[in-house]
Amino acid sequence: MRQSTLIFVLNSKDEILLAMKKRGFWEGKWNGAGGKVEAQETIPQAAVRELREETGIDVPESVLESAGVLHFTFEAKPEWNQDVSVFLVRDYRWPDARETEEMRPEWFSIENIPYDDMWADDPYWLPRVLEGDKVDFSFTFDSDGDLVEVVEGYSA
Ligand code: 8OG
Repeated sequence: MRQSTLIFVLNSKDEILLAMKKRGFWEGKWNGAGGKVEAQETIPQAAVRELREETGIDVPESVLESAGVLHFTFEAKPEWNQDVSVFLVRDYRWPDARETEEMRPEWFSIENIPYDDMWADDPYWLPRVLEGDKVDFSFTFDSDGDLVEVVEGYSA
C-alpha cells in the first residue's frame, strides 16, 4: 500500500497553515503539506522533507506530533489507494512559509477553515485532530470522485 504524509502547522495565534496546490491533480484545493513516502525513507523523514519542499518550513522530526492515520480507497483508481499518516507541528514561530513552484501557503484562523475548498472527507477528521485526538478513518471515493463510505476505527 502506498504510504503518504500530511502535515498541518499551527502557530501561537490559533492559525493553521494550509497550502493551495498550484497545478496537477489536487489543483485548487487547500490542504496541509505532504506526499508520498519514498523507498529509503521513514514516514517522519518523509513528513519533514515534504514540509520543507512545499512550504520552506524546516523542522526537526522531534516536533512532529502524530495525529493518526487515514486510509483512502479510490474505486476507479486503485493505484491511488493510500495510507496517510497525519502530523501536527504546534506553536510554530519562524521563519514563515514561502510560496514554492507547487504550493501557495496561507495562514487561516482555525475558526475559519475553508472546508468548501478542501477534500470532502476533511470535516470528518480535521476538527478532531485540532482538538488533540488521534484519528483512524477509512474513506472510499467512487468513480465520480464522490465520498461514498466513511468508516471510523479502520485499523483497530
Ligand atoms: O504525492 P501525492 O500527490 O499522492 O500526495 C497526496 C497528498 O494529499 C498527501 O499529502 C496526502 C493527501 N491526501 C490524500 N487524500 C486526502 C484527503 O482526502 N484529504 C486531505 N486533506 N489530504 C489528502 O491523498
